[in-house]
Amino acid sequence: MDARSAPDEDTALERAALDVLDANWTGTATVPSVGRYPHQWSWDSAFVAIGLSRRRWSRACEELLSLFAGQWSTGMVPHIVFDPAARDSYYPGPSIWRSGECAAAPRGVPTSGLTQPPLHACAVWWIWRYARDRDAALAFVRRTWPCLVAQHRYLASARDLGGEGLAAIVHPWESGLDDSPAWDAPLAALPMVGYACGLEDWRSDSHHDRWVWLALRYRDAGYGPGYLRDEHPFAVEDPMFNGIWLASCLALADLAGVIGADGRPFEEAAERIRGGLLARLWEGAFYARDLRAGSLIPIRTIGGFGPLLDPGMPATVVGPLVELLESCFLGPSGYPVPSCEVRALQFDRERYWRGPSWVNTNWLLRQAAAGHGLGALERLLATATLRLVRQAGFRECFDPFDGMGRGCRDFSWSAALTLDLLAG
Ligand code: 9WN
Repeated sequence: MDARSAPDEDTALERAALDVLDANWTGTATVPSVGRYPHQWSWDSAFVAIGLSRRRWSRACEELLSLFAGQWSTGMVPHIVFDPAARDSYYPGPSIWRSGECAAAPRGVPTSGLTQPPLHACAVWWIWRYARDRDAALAFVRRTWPCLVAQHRYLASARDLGGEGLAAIVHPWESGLDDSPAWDAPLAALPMVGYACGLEDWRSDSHHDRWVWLALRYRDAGYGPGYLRDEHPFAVEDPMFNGIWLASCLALADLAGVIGADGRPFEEAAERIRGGLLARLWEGAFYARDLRAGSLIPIRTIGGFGPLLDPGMPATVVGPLVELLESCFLGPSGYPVPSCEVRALQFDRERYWRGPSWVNTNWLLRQAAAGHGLGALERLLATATLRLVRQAGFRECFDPFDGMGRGCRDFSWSAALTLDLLAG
C-alpha cells in the first residue's frame, strides 16, 4: 500500500491527529497521554510544537512557553513540568522531586530535577519558519531566545562532565530513550536497590528501582553541579542527546540572524560538539560513553544515529552509518526503525526502547536523511511511519516486525509528527 496516495485518507488521518492533540491539551500544554503521562514532558512538547506549527501556530508557541515557565535559574529545562490539577497518578510525582525546596527551581511551578534532549531551539526555528504573521513570529523568537541561550549555557557548563565539549546525561530518563540497553551496564554498576513502587507493566521493574534511586540521590544532594561532577554514579555521553544538541546549536545560529544577534558562538558550539562526537563516541559506529567506567558502551541502538542530525558530519562517517542502519536495523525489521540492533542479545520487540519502533526517532532520522540529501531514505522513513499510524493508530510505539501498536494509545508526539509528515 502506498501510504501517501489517497488525499481523502490523508485528510481523515490529519483530522484524527488533531483530535488527539486537542484531547491531550490541558489549556496550557499537551500531555503525552491522558492516562499514563498526565503532565508536560520536555522533548514531547518540542515534538508537539513542531507538529502544530503548520496547523495550530499559536498553540505551538503556548506549548513551549508553558514548558519554559518551568525552566530553572541555572538554565536547565526540566524533563517534566507537573500539572498540579492532574490526578497524582504518575510516579515519581512532585512529592518525590520536591523542586520547591531547591532555590534554582521556579516558584509555584513544580518540576522534575532532570532534563531531556534539547530539541527546543529546533522547535522555535520550526515555529518561525511556518508563521504567517511575521511580527508575531519575531516577537516569539525574541521572547524565547534568552530561555534557549540559558538552556545551552547550562549544558555547556554544568553538563560537560567529561571536559571535552559533550553534554553528559545523569539519568536514563534524560536520554528520552529510558530503557535502552545502552544503560544496562551503568545501571548494573550501581549498588543493589529495592523500592516497592507497585509498577507492574511492560517495562523493566529492576531498572525502575535504580531509576528512582538515582533520582533520589541527585535530589538529596540538592541537585548541585559539584555533586554531579564529583560523586553522581551515572554520567554518560549519549550520541542522540548530543546530536540533538548540535542540531539545536545550528538552529540557534539561524535564529540569531532573525533577531540580529551574533550566530558565531552557536556555530562554534556545533563544531565543538561535532569534534567531541567524533573524538569520543565514534568507533566505526556511534556508541554512548560511560564516564564513570571510562569506556564506550558496546551496543548499537537507535541513539547511535543521533549524530546524523548534523548536516556537517563527514561523508566518511555518514556512509558507514547509513550502511549500518540498512543492514542491522531496517533490513531485518518490517517496520522501521527498531530502537535496538535486531540481532543484539538485548533486542526485545516488546519492551520499550529495547526493540520497538517509535514515531519520534523515525521523524528525527528522516530529518537527518534530508539534511544529507538521502532522498530515498527520507521517503522510506516518511512512508513507513505513516503506514504504522494508519494501521495501528497513534500508539506510543510499534512492534518492528508486524507493526502492532504497543504502549498507550492517542500518544501526542505520534499524532503531532504525523501532521508534519503529512505536510511533506
Ligand atoms: C520518564 C513521556 C515520556 C517520554 C520518554 C519516554 C517515557 C517517562 C516514563 O515517557 O519516559 O520520563 O515514565 O517512562 O521514555 O521519552 O518523554 O512521553
